Amino acid sequence: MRLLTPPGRGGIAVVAAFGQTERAALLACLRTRAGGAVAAAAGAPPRLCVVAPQGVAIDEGLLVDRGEAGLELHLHGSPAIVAALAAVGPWVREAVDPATMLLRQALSPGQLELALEQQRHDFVAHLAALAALPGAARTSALAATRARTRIALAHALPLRLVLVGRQNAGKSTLMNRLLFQERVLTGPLPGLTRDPVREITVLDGYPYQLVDTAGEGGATTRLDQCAIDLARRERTGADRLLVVDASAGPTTVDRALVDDRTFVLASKCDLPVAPWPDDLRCDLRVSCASAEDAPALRIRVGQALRHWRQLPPAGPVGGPAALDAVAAQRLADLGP
Ligand SMILES: Nc1nc2c(ncn2[C@@H]2O[C@H](COP(=O)(O)OP(=O)(O)OP(=O)(O)O)[C@@H](O)[C@H]2O)c(=O)[nH]1
Ligand SMILES: [Mg+2]
Repeated sequence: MRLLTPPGRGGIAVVAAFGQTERAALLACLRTRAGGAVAAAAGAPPRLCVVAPQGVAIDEGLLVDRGEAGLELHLHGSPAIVAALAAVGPWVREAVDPATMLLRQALSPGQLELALEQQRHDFVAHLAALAALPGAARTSALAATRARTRIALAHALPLRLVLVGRQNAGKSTLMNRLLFQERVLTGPLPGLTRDPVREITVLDGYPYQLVDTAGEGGATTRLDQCAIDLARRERTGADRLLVVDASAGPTTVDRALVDDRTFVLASKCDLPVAPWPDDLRCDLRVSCASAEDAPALRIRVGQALRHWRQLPPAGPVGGPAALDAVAAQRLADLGP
């Protein structure tokens, strides 16, 4: 039997059985809701059944008989359910290493190139070789692996970047321009955005999860206050992109939103701009007025964010690197 979905957490898991013995083993784990045996028939519509390995009902699933292509059971994705099913028979788990996962899900050429590069390396073997190195050689090889890993993880895991700022500063307009679509409502009415809106995109080769949030400002209704509270929760501990309306200039509210993980962007620079104080950093000045300028805007924002994060141009990293949190932890476990 084979697990067709990637191992780990997920909404659903799909298990497939091939050959008569395996199909019989899988069917033996299933019951109808009335408690009877489940029969499979190639090409029949999906059938709801109770998943009861060793007689104990643990889930409900859909049985899909694809004939020679396998007898599939679509389950809820809890690893505990998959493990309970796996305990009943011989399993061949499809080994999906992080590089292959990245290759399958690559959103940009940079991610693709990195995935192809990392497929040539065996990171676990690299860690074993590192651990066996003597003192100084080990220290420098570890440092190099960590430096590559920082970049590789920036490719593989989107950075959550919360758009913050005052009401009407232009956060939602910027979000739409970066996504190339009218994803969120915009307009001169202050307090327009209420729920946080999250979208993944790639900027200058690196993935980001952009989160548009309600702006800081007056709250005349309880709903406004709820929206502002939601935004505050969203940005707590997060990397931030502060949007400042350059035509009004930064205020104490803007300053209070800046911390050492905040990228500061001055928007509305097509309008006459207010003086910008010397003691407040400005990482980028843009105009989001025209949707036609969105391609150039995306490039400028992406490059500025990459420099702010001190990342090299997206692509291969020049040697073995961790591509997920588990591998990164193994690297950390090797010590300083
Ligand atoms: N001239 C000019 N207008 C802009 C620019 N960016 C946004 N605007 C306008 O500013 C107004 C507010 O924009 P939004 O993007 O809705 O502002 P917001 O920060 O999301 O506001 P809230 O959701 O209330 O927090 C809209 O009328 C936009 O068209 C810009 O770069 N130049
Ligand atoms: Mg908005």
